[in-house]
Amino acid sequence: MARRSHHVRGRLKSQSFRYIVPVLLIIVLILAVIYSRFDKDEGANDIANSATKTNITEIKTPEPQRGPLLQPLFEPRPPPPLEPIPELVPEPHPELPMAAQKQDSQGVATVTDVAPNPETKALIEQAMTLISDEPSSIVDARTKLIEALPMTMSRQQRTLIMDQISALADKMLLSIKLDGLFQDWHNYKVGWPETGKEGVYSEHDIDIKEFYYMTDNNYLYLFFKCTPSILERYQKYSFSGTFAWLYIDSDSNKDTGATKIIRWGGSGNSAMLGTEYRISVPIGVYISSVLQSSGCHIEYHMHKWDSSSKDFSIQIRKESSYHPNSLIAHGDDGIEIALLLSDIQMSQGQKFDFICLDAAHYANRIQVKIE
Ligand SMILES: [Ca+2]
Ligand SMILES: [Ca+2]
Repeated sequence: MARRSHHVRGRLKSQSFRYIVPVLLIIVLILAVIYSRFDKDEGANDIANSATKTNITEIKTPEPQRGPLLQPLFEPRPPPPLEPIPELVPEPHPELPMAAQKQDSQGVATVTDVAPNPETKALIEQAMTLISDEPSSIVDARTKLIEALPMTMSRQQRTLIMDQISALADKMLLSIKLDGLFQDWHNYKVGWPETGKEGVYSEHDIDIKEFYYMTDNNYLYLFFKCTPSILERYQKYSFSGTFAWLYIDSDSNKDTGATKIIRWGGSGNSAMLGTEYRISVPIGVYISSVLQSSGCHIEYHMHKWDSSSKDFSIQIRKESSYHPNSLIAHGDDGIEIALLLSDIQMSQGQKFDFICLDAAHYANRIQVKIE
């Protein structure tokens, strides 16, 4: 029995071994599979890690090469405009014939006399009523007479207008002659020694140099020396362009005045924020078939900020060196401008901020005191 039992135990033992071996084999296989997966995952992680490392290396590798080679020759116009900023375009000027014009059979303009024009007569009368002791009303009267010049009128009327414009010049009470020459400037202040940057952004721009200003009881005078002169530029590039944009912050307070950047007609630059007046200064060219001449001129267009339209939509004054006795002139030394203090509602003792942006949109700002 004991022998039989021993025999049975031995058979059971051998049976257990018969089961244990495959089970162990299965366990070994499972472990092998798990380890092989683990190895694969580790490999993947290694690849990921190495990729991350590669990426970091790649980011680090191209160190910005700070050196003269990557420096731009010209800094970009600040700020980068979201949309193109239109160039300043001066208004086309009607010709200033000495008498009415018409074309002959060959298309050549000829000068003839015509009957007096009642509309011209009315304009001359309006101009005369504007004249008082105030320089601003003299300037307004002169503007009315200039408006009449392109109209058809008799030779006598035209002569009367031209004589009146000349006579009014003496009553405008200008302390200096506006001709673009610096020789008659005295007791002036230096605004800044260089307007914007030295050099130009586009080859047909003008590099504005020193800025000077002075005041009297009626005007703020501005002088911008520049190179080349307006005439020299015209001799090389006979097309219109932008000289500068000027702004006045009447109360030196950026929280009042312009609340947004105006691109159309403006510089599109944040320097205009908080200003109350914009004076755009375009360069123009003209061709006159009647006077058989051509040339260049400079203008200023002054507008006031309008809080309801949120734009510089209130027109104050337009001046062109094309017209006789203008409040803007160009010459060998630069650009000369006279602003009526009454136009910017300023008087003796008051201060304001004056801002200038050149054609490349670089800004200068200074506080000016009327004294
Ligand atoms: Ca400059
Ligand atoms: Ca302001």
